[in-house]
This record gives sequence, C-alpha cells and structure tokens, in this order.
Amino acid sequence: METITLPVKGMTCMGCVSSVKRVLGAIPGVGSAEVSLEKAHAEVSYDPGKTGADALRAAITDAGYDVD
Ligand SMILES: [Cu+2]
Repeated sequence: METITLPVKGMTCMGCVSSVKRVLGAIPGVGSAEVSLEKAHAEVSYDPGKTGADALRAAITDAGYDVD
C-alpha cells in the first residue's frame, strides 16, 4: 500500500467530508481514506497496482471538489 495526501478545495461541512470519503472508498484498490475538513485534505492509502493518484484526483473532481 502507498499513502498519498491530496489537498481538497471546496469542502465546507461534514457532509462534504463524507462525500469525498465515500467516492474515494468506492475506488477499487483504495484501502482507506481519511478526509479532514480542517486541514482540507484527503489521506488515502491505496494499492498502486490497482489505482493511482490520477484516479483519486478524478474521483474527487467528479464529486464536485477541486484538487491541487
Ligand atoms: Cu458540505
């Protein structure tokens, strides 16, 4: 497993946090996703053989948030 921290822009409440967590958790190969509203980031551990940073970024963007 590898861990990546992605800065997420646009989250305003715990509902946003849940949404981001849900879309990340739904990606095959993602082991865990910790999302922080306060820090405005997502810490994701994933299997690099199954997914990668691009897919994680795309999922967050599709959910309506911005990733740096
Ligand atoms: Cu919200």
